[in-house]
Amino acid sequence: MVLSRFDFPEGFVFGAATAAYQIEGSSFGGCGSSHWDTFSATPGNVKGAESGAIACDHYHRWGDDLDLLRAANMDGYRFSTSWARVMPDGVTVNADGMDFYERLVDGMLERGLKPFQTLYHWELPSALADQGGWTNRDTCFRFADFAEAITRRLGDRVAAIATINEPWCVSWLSHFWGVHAPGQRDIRATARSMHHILLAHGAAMERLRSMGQPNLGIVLNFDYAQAASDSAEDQKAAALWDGIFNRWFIEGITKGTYPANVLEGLDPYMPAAWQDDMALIGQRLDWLGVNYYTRHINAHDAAAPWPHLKDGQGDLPKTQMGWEIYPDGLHHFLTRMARDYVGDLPLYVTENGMANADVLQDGAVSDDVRTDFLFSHLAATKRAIADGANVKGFFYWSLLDNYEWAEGYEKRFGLVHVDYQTLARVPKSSYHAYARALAKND
Ligand code: IFM
Repeated sequence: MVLSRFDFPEGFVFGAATAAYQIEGSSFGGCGSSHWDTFSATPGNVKGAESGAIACDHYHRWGDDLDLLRAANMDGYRFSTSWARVMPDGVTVNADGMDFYERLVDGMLERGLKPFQTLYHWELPSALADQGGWTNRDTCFRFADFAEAITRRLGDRVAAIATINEPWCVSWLSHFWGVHAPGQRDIRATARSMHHILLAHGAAMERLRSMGQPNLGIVLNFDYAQAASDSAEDQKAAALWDGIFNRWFIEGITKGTYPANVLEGLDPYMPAAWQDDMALIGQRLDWLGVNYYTRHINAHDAAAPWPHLKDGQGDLPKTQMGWEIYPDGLHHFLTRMARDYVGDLPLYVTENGMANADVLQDGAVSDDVRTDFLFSHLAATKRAIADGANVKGFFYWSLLDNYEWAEGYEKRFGLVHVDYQTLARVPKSSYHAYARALAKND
């Protein structure tokens, strides 16, 4: 299905997203060490032990990268400001880091791009990781200090600020599965980080709002929870996965509670008096970001400890990540957020995209599969709007091929191909298709 910007409401923001560690190059500009630098330096954590030290060298090539967004007729750019770049030890400001982000934001405005800033897309400064990172309650308030410092510098020019990107990844993926930094596999660390990451969100929201900063939100990721069978056990497994991934964070923020089926397992490990934090966590949102990629097939595993889950096999076509392509899931979450949690609050699809084993041939990349992916998810977004969800924008993940965390550089999500030897950028056919769809009549 080919859609254009005219199929969406007036003012709808089309763009692409990136994140600091994945593109900038953490070895440049006085950036401090983050837990991703040390995690990736530890054998076995990241494919090929690759790190974000150079990444796409966006630190030096940012002007060309912004030109790519503009040339594709995009309206906005979702980027993140690295805590470790702005405050290398977690507390002291690095003037070069601040200057870099000021140049970047001014560069967006010069090109007519709306800056959508994310404050935490995972560069926890190592000095704070040494003190327990997200298992330590103090980290939440250091984060609010960082939020204040960077907002004093950029807050008059950004269109929107998200506190945290994907709390589920910060907590469950990183402290229960150990797949992301800091690579812990510990249920007590998981429970604490699941709560503290929301407390950090609430503390930053309160601080920024007290400064008069408008348009504050959070970006949550969602995973369609499908049961492997009709059996009562598998249905319960899917409901539990839905609680862990999809309900914990949004219900903490909008209802002041955590799902009972998840607390059944986590309650013994939660920080003392966690209930007293729920008012701060429940700060009013100005908007909500929805990241959506795939669905997850869940089965009951009686032999495993809580949450007694194992993965089932899905039969839909899969991306290079092995993730099933399921656009209906995006419609599901957009309409569900509106219906069950946020009503008419503006929603943005802050990430949606696919990895593909793209090949550069004769100076071009043909990735029609990505174009189909993009348009089928735009169509799901359009249906969600027709069904009442107040969706205001869509950001493709990602503008560039980049550092895919524990997967290193092998998985390519970009609309633009990056050659990691020369760092040359080549727009793929999906980039050109998106640019055509976003063309304006003027
Ligand atoms: O690359 C990541 C991004 O950093 C966060 N959301 C999911 C993307 C693809 O895995």
